[in-house]
Amino acid sequence: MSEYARDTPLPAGTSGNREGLRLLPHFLEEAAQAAVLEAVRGVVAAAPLYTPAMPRTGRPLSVRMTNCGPLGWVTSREEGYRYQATHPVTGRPWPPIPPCILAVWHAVADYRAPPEACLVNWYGPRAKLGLHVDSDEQHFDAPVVSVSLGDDAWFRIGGLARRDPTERVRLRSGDVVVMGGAARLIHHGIDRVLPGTGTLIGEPGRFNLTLRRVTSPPTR
Ligand code: MD3
Ligand code: FE
Repeated sequence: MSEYARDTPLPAGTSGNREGLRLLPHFLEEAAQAAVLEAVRGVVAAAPLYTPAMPRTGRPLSVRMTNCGPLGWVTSREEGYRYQATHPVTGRPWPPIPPCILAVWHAVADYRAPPEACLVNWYGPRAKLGLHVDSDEQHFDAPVVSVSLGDDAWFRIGGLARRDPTERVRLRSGDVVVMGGAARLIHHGIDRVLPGTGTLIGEPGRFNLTLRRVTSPPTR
């Protein structure tokens, strides 16, 4: 992890309270990014990326996904968005969260328990993720911690209400975003990837990891 990671607040917006939203540009230096990428490749080998379907319509998302950790975030046409312990295609339990990924959580989350889910998103050159709120967890007192790897992407952030004004921030490989406090339930999405801007992966595209706490940690 970079000793020089800067903790920069996101640009001040008019779109409601962003307190608790932190961008840590280049939190992972190149060697650490390479280590995390290797770990992600191990996860993908054990739990292949799959194409999630939108609830009801069955329309495929452009982002491919897998998970590691005791729980994984999944979506299906029939059962909608949820967390479950097994891969929806292979039926196997998710692999554990690799130590170098857990280390990011412990460095930035300021939370009393480890994450239960690490969603791995793969964005090919044309993939995007519409504006949404992460609200499938059982409680929201833990932050969501995100790690970007590979090509740059335009990250869109709004407010608590869907129609609040939005702004965009460029996310680069090695950047970490922490969404806690009042920012935990704001709208956000990925407008697009900027293919060819990253050197880490060796093909156009972007991985994003989001570490989440799903259940309330035991009090003792
Ligand atoms: C702000 N992923 O998986 S990560 C997602 O780059 C997701 O793949 C995007 O949104 C990606 O749900 C953005 C940054 C992020 C993640 C969760 C947030 C920002 C957030 C939760 C609340 C506010
Ligand atoms: Fe999200």
